[in-house]
Amino acid sequence: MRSSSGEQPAQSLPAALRVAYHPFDRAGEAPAGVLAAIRFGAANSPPAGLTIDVGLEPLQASAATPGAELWFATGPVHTGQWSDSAAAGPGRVRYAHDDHYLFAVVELDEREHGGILLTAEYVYAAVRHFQQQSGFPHLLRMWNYMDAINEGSGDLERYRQFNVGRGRGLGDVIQSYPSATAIGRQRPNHVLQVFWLAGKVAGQSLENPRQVSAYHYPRVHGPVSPVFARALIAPDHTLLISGTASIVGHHSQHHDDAMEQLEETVRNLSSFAPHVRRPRTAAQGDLLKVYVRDPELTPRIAERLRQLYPTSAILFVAADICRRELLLEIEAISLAS
Ligand code: 3EB
Repeated sequence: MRSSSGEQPAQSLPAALRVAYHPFDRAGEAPAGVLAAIRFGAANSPPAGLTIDVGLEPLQASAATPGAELWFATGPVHTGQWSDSAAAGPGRVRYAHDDHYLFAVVELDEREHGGILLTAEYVYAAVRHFQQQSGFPHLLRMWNYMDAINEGSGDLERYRQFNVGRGRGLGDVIQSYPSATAIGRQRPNHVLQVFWLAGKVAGQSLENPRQVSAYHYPRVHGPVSPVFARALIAPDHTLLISGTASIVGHHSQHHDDAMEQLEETVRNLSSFAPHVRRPRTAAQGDLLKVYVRDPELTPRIAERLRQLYPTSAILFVAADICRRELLLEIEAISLAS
């Protein structure tokens, strides 16, 4: 793997991304200069820039639990909505951007679009068309949240059907893949929710030497491979690590053992250590989002992660993982400055 250091002079870097978890006990505050607020649970932060409500419940809820993930703007924010003219209305994209970065979301009701496969195809066609005219052509980070991700068997499993639709909708226009997460919500609302960060400048996709690239998964994992990179270095050198689970090669490891899956996942995350730019202050530690299938496992997982990552902000949410034997998944952001 290449080191990310020393490739570009500092003045050519876009303004730095800043991301922080916003605790429930400050839910009444409206922080200034927010590009996008990804809100978890019920009582959460006021709307700002682009507001995205995800139907995932925070675990270990207390006053200090994050109710939102805030992506701060690097300058004045412009918000808007966009529809694919060929299909005005349902293809609606909501977005917010500053001079460097764009955040956008599409939310479609599966019942109105013929199920998960066709809805995914429709959403991703909208993503492609929107991106082509957005002025922010480079996809950096994507999240995909859906109902009942493990329902159905074999190639009819909903996650696999989602992959077929995503692949068809996106087509082959993408030069390099964004980092991504695909997760099942445990409280169904019929919505396929896809939101993303894009930039004017491309990032650098990374793969994990411990894992087969997802886009090269063999046929056994479904008819169409998931299209995402294991991680991406954003133009400002922020490291965006995709949802990472207990997979080595392309095989799930440690079926039914959450603590062993946690150790394997941590080893997978550690592959990216050479790309981490140490934050200037300890207060700007990394952000970890931990998706836990069985909420009762959270205290043990939390104890171990706080031991391993004492300076990181960690958010735990209840969620289903894209393979039924997987019990947890972790995504991470390592800020550049
Ligand atoms: C994996 O490594 C676990 O389909 O966009 C992680 C991150 C996973 C993103 C996606 C899926 C996706 O295959 C699942």
